[in-house]
Amino acid sequence: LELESALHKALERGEIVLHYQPKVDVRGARMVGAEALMRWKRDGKLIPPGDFIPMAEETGLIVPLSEWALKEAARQAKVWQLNFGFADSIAVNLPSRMFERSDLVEHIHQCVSAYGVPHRAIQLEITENNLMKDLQNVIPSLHRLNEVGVEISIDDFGTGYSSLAYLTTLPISEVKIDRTFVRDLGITPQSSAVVTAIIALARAMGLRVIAEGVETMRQMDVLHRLGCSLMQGFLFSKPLPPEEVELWLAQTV
Ligand code: G
Ligand code: G
Ligand code: MN
Ligand code: NA
Repeated sequence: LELESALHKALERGEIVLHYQPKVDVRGARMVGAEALMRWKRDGKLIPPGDFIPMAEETGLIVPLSEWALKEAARQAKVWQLNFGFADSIAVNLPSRMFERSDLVEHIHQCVSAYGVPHRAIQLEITENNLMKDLQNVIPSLHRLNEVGVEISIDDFGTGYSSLAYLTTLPISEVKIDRTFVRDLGITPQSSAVVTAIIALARAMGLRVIAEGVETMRQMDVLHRLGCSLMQGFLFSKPLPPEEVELWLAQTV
């Protein structure tokens, strides 16, 4: 309970910040967007999301936190648009309880309108497990988001039990290959079989595919050879505070 009220105050005091991990197109080593990841600046230390997001999900604080993250991402997209010509999107991770909200589209509309960026400046990530767990409640939001131009990415793809036939009926734009498969690329034949299948599936469905957790040149080479050129991971960059992302933007936009 103490942690809960501390987190509530942290949000009001501006102690929650977003860091950004570049998404890279290895054809040209160009940044093509970024994933926003929350951090809590508490007593001079940066608390990682793993230490407070689960509690926020249990208590419901994840809702105001996510609403704040959407607004902050829109603000950041505007700043980068003005200063660097940034025209890509910032991805925000959302739990299924956010996708269930009937006012999600309206909230996103308010965020992008407040800063004068297009809806496509915000991309949403939902994990495959959260999506499938709560599919019937989430689908209406997916359609409304798609209609206004907010792209949906399926995070941790390959770890759940999606009905592939069903996936093709959903208005999603991207799948992110889970890092467990990327980790074992070049080590176990199973991992490259899974990655090959995901890439083929994505291509057949007209979806973009991006690999997360890319840490080595070897993983990068295998992915590229298998037909995946969008990547995210420590090989390129860890999640960075905004001023460090600007070093990327200054170089590559
Ligand atoms: O940044 P880090 O690697 O520590 O993130 C750990 C986990 O926390 C990731 O699974 C990520 O999806 C989750 N996470 C980070 N930021 C957010 C956020 O803003 N909202 C939600 N729901 N999850 C987040
Ligand atoms: O899928 P999710 O949204 O949880 O991914 C974000 C998390 O992944 C963050 O905690 C981030 O720090 C972590 N991450 C990003 N790149 C890498 C990487 O190359 N290797 C590992 N192990 N973790 C990574
Ligand atoms: Mn993610
Ligand atoms: Na992920």
